[in-house]
Amino acid sequence: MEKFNVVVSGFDRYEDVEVNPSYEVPRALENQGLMPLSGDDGALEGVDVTITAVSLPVSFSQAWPMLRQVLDRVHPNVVVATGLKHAARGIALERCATNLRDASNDEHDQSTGDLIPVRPDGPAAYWTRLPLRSILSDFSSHGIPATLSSDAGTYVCNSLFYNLLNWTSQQEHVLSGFVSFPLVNESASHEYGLPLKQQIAAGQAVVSRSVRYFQEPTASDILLV
Ligand code: PCA
Repeated sequence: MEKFNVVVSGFDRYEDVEVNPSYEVPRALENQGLMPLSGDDGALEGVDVTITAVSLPVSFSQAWPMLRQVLDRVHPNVVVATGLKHAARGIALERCATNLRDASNDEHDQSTGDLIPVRPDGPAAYWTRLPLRSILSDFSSHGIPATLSSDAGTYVCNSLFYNLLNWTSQQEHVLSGFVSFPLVNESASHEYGLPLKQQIAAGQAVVSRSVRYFQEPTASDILLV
């Protein structure tokens, strides 16, 4: 059986959010594994996927070094970093990380509006390495509301995403990317946010589709623009 190592990161606590999906979903994935979604005709077969969940502090100086330590230990094939986006109505699949971060430091949560590079020597942006088209089609067949996003912001999420893709660009064969979750909303209206169960199903779909793409890369699975 082919073995896959997957790391799914999130943030342990973000502002005053009571149920943080980016903390809960990685944990659920580590505990439950990849339960196929109902009616999933494309369940992964013949693969043994181990998921390692990582909770990071919302800190420019600590988040990436902590994730990097786990990557060096686990040697993953796929890395999915996640965060919470208050304004997202559904799951936001992030297309690209930009080389821009807010100039405020960790102790200074008051933004001045000034921007500096994440890595002064790095390119302007990196594209995600996750198969977004394939993930989106899985979402749509399972009724999971989602959007493509071209802006992961200038705060800790984008910096982590940028550093992750910079690291990925130096690896032999690793897929990685970033998924933003909306707030958890258990009401049926779905005007803002999604139930946690649906966000966990979305996380499982992201990992399944990425593992399948890792096994069998196809050009049509990558959606860049
Ligand atoms: N969202 C913040 C940081 C942590 C999180 O979950 C961001 O968008 O950068």
